[in-house]
Amino acid sequence: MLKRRIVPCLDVRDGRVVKGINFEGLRDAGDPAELARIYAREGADELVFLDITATRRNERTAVELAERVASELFIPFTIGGGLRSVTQMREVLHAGADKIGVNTAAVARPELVSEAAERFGSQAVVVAIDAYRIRPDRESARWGVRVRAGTEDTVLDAVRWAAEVERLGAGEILLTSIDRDGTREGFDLELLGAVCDAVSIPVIASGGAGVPGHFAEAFRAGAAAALAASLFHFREIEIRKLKKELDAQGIPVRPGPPGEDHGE
Ligand code: 0VR
Repeated sequence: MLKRRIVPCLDVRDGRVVKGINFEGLRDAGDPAELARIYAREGADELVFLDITATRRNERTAVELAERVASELFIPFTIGGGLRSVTQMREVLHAGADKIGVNTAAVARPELVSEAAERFGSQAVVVAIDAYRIRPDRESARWGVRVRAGTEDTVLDAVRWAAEVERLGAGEILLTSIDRDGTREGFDLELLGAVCDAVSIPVIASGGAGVPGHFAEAFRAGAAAALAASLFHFREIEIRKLKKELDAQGIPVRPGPPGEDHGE
């Protein structure tokens, strides 16, 4: 079984990491480069930076962030947020990002996914899907898709959209449950299982991570990687300890650095 990846997510607004619940009530959670350094040192396998700057004062934010981080990070990282063209994606990749993330622009113009995959290779193209439960009280769960930082509904069904983006050439799917975002109640395993059953490309579980068991559940539901923000930013768990816990539960992970207490 391939090693499962632990991926801290840094949601960045106006140059600061922010974190809220259900995409709302965003509060300051620190400096992006400083947090990136800490997570890489603690054994993160990859990082995702989501530039959710509301007012797009300048398109350079994503490129500047990539340049700032690439010079001191030696694990793969993805940059997403507001990327709308192959040109913008190329600039972010040339600035040092390993992958680009796209959500809103892919929904608006699906062929953008194919254009990016043809230009940069599928492995550099992560399509983010921000999903929310429709009719949560019924057993036949379905999930809709939101764009523009969770502010705009679409007519898409999340599971069908995931299969479509794979067909278009996406290399990975970053699957965020808006309902679970920031709640620490655990990932939406039904959503995760439905999408993992519908595609053969790696799925990154996102939204709701609270305890190590949530990560194990996500991997058992088929996720290739599990993303978390709140848990890490508010220092509620160390990545190294999380990996030891997952290893003890039989989940294959790349071992973290040796702990301070040398018995580890
Ligand atoms: P946790 O539940 O705290 O681990 O959050 C994981 C994941 O939901 C967040 O990193 C992130 O994807 C939330 N995304 C967005 C946003 C948050 C606020 C505003 C916009 C967005 O567009 O993705």
